[in-house]
Amino acid sequence: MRAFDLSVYLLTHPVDDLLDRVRDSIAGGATLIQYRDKVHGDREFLDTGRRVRDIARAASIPFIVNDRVDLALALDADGVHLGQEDIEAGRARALIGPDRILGISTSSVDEARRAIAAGANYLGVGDVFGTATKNKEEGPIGVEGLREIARAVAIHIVAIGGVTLENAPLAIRAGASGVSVISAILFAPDSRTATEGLARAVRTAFAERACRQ
Ligand code: TZP
Ligand code: MG
Repeated sequence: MRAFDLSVYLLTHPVDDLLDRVRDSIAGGATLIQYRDKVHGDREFLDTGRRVRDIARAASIPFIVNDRVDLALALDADGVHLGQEDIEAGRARALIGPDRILGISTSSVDEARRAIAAGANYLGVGDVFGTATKNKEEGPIGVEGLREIARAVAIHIVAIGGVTLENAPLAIRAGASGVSVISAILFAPDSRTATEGLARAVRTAFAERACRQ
């Protein structure tokens, strides 16, 4: 499987200038792109997904598809990201084969362990800080919830939900290998500057964490 870096993981959202913002974010240091669209139908998903994939590919950044194994395969994505309500992780692994990246959203140690047993390559853990972008019945798990999962598992985890420039270091200190972001990049005045700031904050927090170990 190709190596991947979770440091600054951009998730897409259907905004008008999405392609420019994806390009800007990559220029600012995004390390991974997840194509996520809960609004449009499959045809539009494939159409815009192909464009996002080509931008990611030109920059040698892995391209991950959210929610749908079939569309991930149709787009020849580098991986798929699934939640607890999507196709079960073990089935997804059987469909995508051993070489594509499988990410699973988890918000508890139990879910995390099950995802790993089923073949996940990384975990998205959250909602950590409280998101305004996704409708969620449960409240945020907080930095302590993130820390508990990070301590319990040996694979890389990425923090998601309400991540900002200010709180990103808290996620890294709690054991995350990166931050997954929609609003703080896509709704920022300038996606490049926003990504640069997050990348710097994450790098600094990694360095501090390494010093403490
Ligand atoms: N899963 C948990 S929170 C979330 C997802 C997809 C949304 C993250 O978006 P934002 O705007 O960075 O809080
Ligand atoms: Mg999903």
